[in-house]
Amino acid sequence: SGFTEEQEALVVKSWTVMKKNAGELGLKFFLKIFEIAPSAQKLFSFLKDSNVPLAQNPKLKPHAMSVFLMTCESAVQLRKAGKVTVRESSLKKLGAVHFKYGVVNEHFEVTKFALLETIKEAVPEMWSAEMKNAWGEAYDQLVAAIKSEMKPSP
Ligand code: HEM
Ligand code: ISQ
Repeated sequence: SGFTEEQEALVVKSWTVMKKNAGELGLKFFLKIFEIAPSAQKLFSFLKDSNVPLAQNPKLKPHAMSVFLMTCESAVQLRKAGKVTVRESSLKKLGAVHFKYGVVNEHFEVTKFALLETIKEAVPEMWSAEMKNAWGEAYDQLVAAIKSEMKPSP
């Protein structure tokens, strides 16, 4: 195993292009998740308690982008260190937040699928099986790190 320089480059290169279009990308990502798992919408406090349409919710874009950005960072760390190292305090917080809001395995799977589909549609000219594997692996390792901290906060 081991995450290669080439895999890291595939993730970083596609993210560099995609982030220029972050607003549209973030909305598409959310819509894909809710298309497959409508009930997931209820998990997000800023959507549940909001009267504005999804597309106009100001929290949507930054939230969706954090998933892309963290997955991209995870790819860089996997290549450098062979493992995902999120700062310990933030990893504990991430684990606790996802536990508290009731995120389960299926949500992580649906989100992985939606992430890969969103990338495929955003950069079709770059898309390949290798790129899919690289993003998928970076996401899986990040999720494993989050899951290891999914317990009630003390
Ligand atoms: C919150 C990242 C997967 C649902 C958050 C936050 C971050 C984040 C950075 C904000 C935490 C804070 O408040 O400090 C990620 C990453 C994921 C992931 C990197 C996977 C690699 C998921 C999945 C779901 C989910 C699969 C469910 C579909 C939520 C919810 C919140 C949250 C409900 C709280 C939102 C609120 O404040 O109402 N996530 N997340 N996350 N995430 Fe995720
Ligand atoms: C998971 N956690 C936080 C925000 C998100 C936005 C879009 C899709 C998944 C997410």
